[in-house]
Amino acid sequence: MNNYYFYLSIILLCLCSIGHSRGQAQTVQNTDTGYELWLNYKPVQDLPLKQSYIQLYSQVNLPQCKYDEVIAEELKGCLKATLGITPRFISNTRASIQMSYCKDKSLGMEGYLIRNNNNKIILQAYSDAGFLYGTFHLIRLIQCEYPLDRLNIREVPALDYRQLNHWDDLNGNIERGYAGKTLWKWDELPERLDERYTDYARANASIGINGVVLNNVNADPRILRRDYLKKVSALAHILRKYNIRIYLAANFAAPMKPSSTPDVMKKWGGVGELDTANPLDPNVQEWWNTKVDEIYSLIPDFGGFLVKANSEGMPGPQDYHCTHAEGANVLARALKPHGGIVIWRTFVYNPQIDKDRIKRSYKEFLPLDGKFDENVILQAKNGALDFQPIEPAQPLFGAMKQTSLMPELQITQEYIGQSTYLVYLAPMWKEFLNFDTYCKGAGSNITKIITGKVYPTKYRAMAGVANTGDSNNWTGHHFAQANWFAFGRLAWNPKETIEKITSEWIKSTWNCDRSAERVITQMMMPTWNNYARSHSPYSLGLTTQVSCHYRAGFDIRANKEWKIDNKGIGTNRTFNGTDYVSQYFPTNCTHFNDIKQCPELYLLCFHYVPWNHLMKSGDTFEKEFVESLKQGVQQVEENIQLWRSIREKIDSRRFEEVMNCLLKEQQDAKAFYESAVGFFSAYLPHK
Ligand code: BDP
Repeated sequence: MNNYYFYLSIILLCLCSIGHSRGQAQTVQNTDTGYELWLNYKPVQDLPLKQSYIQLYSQVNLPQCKYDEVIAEELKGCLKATLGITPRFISNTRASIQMSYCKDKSLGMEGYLIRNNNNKIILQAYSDAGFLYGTFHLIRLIQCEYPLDRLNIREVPALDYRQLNHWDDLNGNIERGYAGKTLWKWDELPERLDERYTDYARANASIGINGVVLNNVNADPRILRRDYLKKVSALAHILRKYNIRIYLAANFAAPMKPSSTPDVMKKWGGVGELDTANPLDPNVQEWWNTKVDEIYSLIPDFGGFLVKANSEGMPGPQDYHCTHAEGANVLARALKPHGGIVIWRTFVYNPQIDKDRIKRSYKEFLPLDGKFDENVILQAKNGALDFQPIEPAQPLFGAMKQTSLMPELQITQEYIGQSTYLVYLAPMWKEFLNFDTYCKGAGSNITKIITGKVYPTKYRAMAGVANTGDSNNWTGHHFAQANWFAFGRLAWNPKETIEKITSEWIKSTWNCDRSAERVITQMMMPTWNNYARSHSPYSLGLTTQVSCHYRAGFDIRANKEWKIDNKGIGTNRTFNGTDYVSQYFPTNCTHFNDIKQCPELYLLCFHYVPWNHLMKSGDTFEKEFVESLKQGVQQVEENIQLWRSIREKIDSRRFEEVMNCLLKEQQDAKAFYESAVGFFSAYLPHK
């Protein structure tokens, strides 16, 4: 070091210590940008614990397996940063971490065991991917500073298909994306591979995601063109190193030549040469067979197709008077010889099916139960309307007995404050997963259904619409990373407690002390409830403007999506209303139908509720409703205080960025509230 830098660093050190000794509020200065997500490896603070980790993690006996290179890389990176050591990889029984295969078939293709045996960590797996996931677990133990003396871990994923769905367009835009442009640099692929692809794969593998759909469900058919498939193949090459398979959203009219496609497709053009996409036409089947063979020649472990058909203008089998099953089966038959699957979405709302939009998907799909080929999974949004802040569960869950049904959750916050609001979605997803369908008596909740405990489900699966983009911190809002993390963890184990997931996210992302962790937890936990109560109270339904889904749009939605007048508010979906309640199994049906028994959370989805209706609290509905609307503003004001209170414990850049979001949220929440008050006061009996 030359003299100049030597003296400069002395001066800086002195300045810092003066600041400290005067007890001034300090912010932690470092270069954290959020890019590292929860793989934000930082030195372990607890010194005795650090010593015990050093002893146990210094030597690793890693068997040769599909993932040994990435495991070694990840361990080296993590251990250097957290413990300051470079582990030695040795293949004998003296190593302090022993990874080995075991014969326990029940661990399946991805499960693992971790034990501490006489001061050696034993990681066992039946199959290669178990080592990959087990390694990330070993890393998490350090990040969260868990003691290692009594380890006895057995992890087997409850769901086999744990997927992210990217709604990314080939032109770089992301439909309902709020974190920049797409991660996939189509112009540069396949020649240039952005380093983010690997980091994206690492992040996903660390939380157990094992499948990704690269492109938007409003699918541009050109993704199936050979030049694009080569790009996809380059991505697949990176992702498979982390046990992640690629799927593509396919356009049902892809076999057609551009001049024959419906108008809605003109913006894209086509890839095929046929005049039709009719599923009953043998040429169409042949087209898909050939296309799928081509895909597998480039991507041997290709997962399959995701299809949005006959929904919001997208082409589908109904264009040829065929059913969804007839359409899905054509693609399924092409994929079958290669082991691929079709994921067919149930998000349809054709007005001819029923006057009430919320009933349409069930009415279209239930009669098709049993008609789908065995390699078709239906993908249903958690609620029957459309990713609202709160909705009762889609009644197809439990009703479909012979067809595998996978939930589609939305990680990107389309209707839930986008990347401005801090809304932690894990509590909402838990509410859904715990929803009791009563399909086989009490206790038949959604978790049991999707994990195959109620009907023998062939595919146990869950998808989340991704919230990632090319912004520095991947998700726009630093706290939105928690939703990506929580989704992965719940897809691995829907029974995992929110407390554990949240605490592990905070520790591994923010590297803060226990008191700051408590404050961050306090900030996150009530956010979903408060957002729902203030933005779509009591499951009112659509309340935002028609295109942005963000700003208040009560006036546009009123008396179209739900009823309101001087006597009350809500939609009567009881027996004497639209009869949506009858799509639920008897116990729920009876409860939802009766205004006194209906869970208050869902009240306005099922009932037109008089303003003077008495709630369980003893207050009138009007009073509670008005209180509810205030929750959004109150929430953000509290969060601003809480965040300020931990300023010294958070690195400066991320602190400021979160604060800026909170301040913007405060402004927007106020505007939303004022708009709500302006609108509702015309109807409320007590102004
Ligand atoms: C709606 C979105 C729209 C999606 C559609 C879907 O507003 O952008 O294309 O869902 O899920 O919520 O297909």
